[in-house]
Amino acid sequence: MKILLINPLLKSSDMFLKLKSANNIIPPMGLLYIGSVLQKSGFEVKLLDGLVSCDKIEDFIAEVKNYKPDIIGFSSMFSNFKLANRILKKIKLFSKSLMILGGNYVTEDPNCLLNSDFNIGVVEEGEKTFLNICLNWKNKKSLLNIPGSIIKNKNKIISFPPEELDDLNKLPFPDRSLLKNIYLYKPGIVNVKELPCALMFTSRNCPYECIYCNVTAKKSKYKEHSSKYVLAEMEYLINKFKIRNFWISDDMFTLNKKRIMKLCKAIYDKKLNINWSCMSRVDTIDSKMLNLMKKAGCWQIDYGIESGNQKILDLINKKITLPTIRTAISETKKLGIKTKGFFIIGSPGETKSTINDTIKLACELDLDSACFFSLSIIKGSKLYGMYEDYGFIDNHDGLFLKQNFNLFIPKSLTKKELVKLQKTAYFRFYFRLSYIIKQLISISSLQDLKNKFLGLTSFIWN
Ligand code: B12
Ligand code: SF4
Repeated sequence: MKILLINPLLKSSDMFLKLKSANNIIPPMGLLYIGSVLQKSGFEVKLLDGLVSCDKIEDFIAEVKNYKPDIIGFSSMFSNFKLANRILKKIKLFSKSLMILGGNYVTEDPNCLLNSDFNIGVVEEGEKTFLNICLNWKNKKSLLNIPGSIIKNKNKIISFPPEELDDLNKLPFPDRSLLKNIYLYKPGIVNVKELPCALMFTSRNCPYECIYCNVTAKKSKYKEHSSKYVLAEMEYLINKFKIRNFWISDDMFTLNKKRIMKLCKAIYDKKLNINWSCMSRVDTIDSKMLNLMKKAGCWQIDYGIESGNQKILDLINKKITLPTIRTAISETKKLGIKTKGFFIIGSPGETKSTINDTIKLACELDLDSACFFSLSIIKGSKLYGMYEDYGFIDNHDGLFLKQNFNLFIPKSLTKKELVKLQKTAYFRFYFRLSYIIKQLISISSLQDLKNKFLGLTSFIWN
């Protein structure tokens, strides 16, 4: 039985061009995990990642005609749901394959299945549910009652509650050989020290409850791969693909100090000689852990700081304080680990003055890089149910950093003012004389210069 996994994105889309300019081509990891699990159970699997393979819808169609899959699984994260439907409609004209939709979009809005021709949807983690659907389809059994699946019945959605994966360590490694060519993937110039670089996940979900985050929409809990599993996956990537650079993309990598210290110690003891970066919260690190992380090859940490105003931090339920932010950044810098800050310009309750506090803090912390995002309201997040108390949504694009859905505008600001403040944030951070001098002094190679230039232009042109 043949299964085709599709990542419905186009090389020619605005998003791809934007990503390409930031050199941010990322593999569809969810589909790779699913592909591994299916292969382990004896299914033949092919992956079609439109992001690197398809210029137009016809390219997807040609692949389906050529491969003749029995089952097709589409991954939809958000804005590509429309494209997935357009591809699906054309495939349905000639194919009888079973069509399955999975990913973040259907997880947060199962009703989206009603406006599509997909036969069945999968919410939350897809590995077990997809496998069970394939086994039932193969054995001509009913597709009703499979945990984690949703189906349409007379314009209504019937859901079969998901069963959580109990142990992530039982999963096979995501099979990167399903990719057309692993070396085509270049996770963001500002996240990578050297290429080739592989994206890795060592845990799933996050126990915090920041009101704007989609994590709160998921039912599945924070869970992790053991340090032993992570180490083995790194060794596999080194041995099979000669990759020694990793971008650890977990929502909450540093939550379990014991696990991180164990992993770092093992990387150091085994002399893996690798470089990696990760994301973290300022309140989950300490100097002992940072020290070990540095020794194990951690060269950059991206911190979710969000605001330079305590009232705003409290309102978005970030549960961090300004002194904690200052201590964490200073400890990280002291050890020679680069720091990147994520900030939100335009949270609920924001005024020009609170945004100014954010810009001031970013400059004062003297981070190595900073991203000033505007805020999208995600269905299922806590904010979705209460944003009207604080402002409104503008669905029309046009912001400095192209925002393709549910842009939030706080009550005290207009869209024009918000755009201006976001531009100001970038300008004031990146065009400080001290910052420019520091960057020029730190250029270590021609590649480094190129990276810095690309990183800057990706901010400016997007
Ligand atoms: C990498 C990434 C990207 C990459 C994607 C590259 C690619 N090749 O597709 C890029 C940079 C392109 C991207 C873009 C965007 N992203 Co993004 N991205 C991520 C990130 C960091 C990791 C995704 C990942 O690999 N996760 C790990 C895997 C294992 O989990 P997973 O993808 O959820 O897959 C599991 C299930 O969802 C399910 N599943 C997935 N696909 C399928 C398919 C089938 C058939 C089945 C059965 C199951 C299934 O099974 C998988 C295994 O359990 C997540 C954060 C996160 N932690 O997930 C944000 C995230 C998914 N992105 C998000 C957003 C908002 C966006 C953008 C809209 C940003 C923007 N403003 O432009 C765009 C939209 C892209 C789109 N396609 O519509 C949000 C999603 C919001 C939402 N819907 O809830 C997230 C959750 C980040 C966040 N917290 O805000 N993103
Ligand atoms: S923003 Fe980060 S810390 Fe907050 S809930 Fe989401 S993943 Fe967790």
